[in-house]
Amino acid sequence: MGIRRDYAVQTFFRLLTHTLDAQGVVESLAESNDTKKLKICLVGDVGVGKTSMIRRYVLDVFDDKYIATIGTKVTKKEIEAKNAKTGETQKIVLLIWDIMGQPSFREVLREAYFYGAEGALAVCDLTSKESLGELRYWVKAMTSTTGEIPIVFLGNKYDLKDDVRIDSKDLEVFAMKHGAPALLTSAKTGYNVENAFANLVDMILNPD
Ligand SMILES: Nc1nc2c(ncn2[C@@H]2O[C@H](COP(=O)(O)OP(=O)(O)OP(=O)(O)O)[C@@H](O)[C@H]2O)c(=O)[nH]1
Ligand SMILES: [Mg+2]
Repeated sequence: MGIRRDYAVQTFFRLLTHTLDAQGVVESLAESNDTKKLKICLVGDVGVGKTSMIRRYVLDVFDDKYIATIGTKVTKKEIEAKNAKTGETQKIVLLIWDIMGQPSFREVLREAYFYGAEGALAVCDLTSKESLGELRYWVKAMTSTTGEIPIVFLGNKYDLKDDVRIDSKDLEVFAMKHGAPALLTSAKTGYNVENAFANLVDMILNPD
């Protein structure tokens, strides 16, 4: 009991620190007019590869070891993106929010984690059929805080071809129900990782 309470307290303080940290990042950038800030979130079950996707995208590294995310973590990446209307290239600071995949924490962390998010990558593990169904609840938890926002659905671990249990058609149909695109990705090989983030940013900046 004591240990569980310590864990909950620890998680709470980590969340608070990361939230304040993210706000610090936002404030320190407030002066520059030509830089747009975008908060995006990764959602999906334990072990689907959310942290690995971010590490591949931001640092271009991958590790086979699994270290579960505790609470949340915010990573910053500066990119350039094109505004489809003006044709101009714009500087963007992406604030990428990672969250632990434990469903029991989905409700506890929901408000703080999703607040202000402008888009999301909803990640499932192609080798686990349940991880696709669970995305329904992740998306619901998120949109109850954010309202409708752009989402890109990702079927990750595409490199594990022999173990794939989710048909890419099923993933597409699932995504289509949310009016969203789907991509097969691999944080391990880097396949479609850049595309996943680029598509999401494009959907946020250039809504149709
Ligand atoms: N083969 C393969 N393994 C992957 C891939 N992405 C992640 N993994 C592995 O899957 C495990 C879980 O990855 P994480 O990125 O920690 O998963 P997560 O979604 O952040 O998990 P939580 O933080 O617990 O919610 C790790 O052992 C990773 O090395 C992938 O594309 N291919
Ligand atoms: Mg993680």
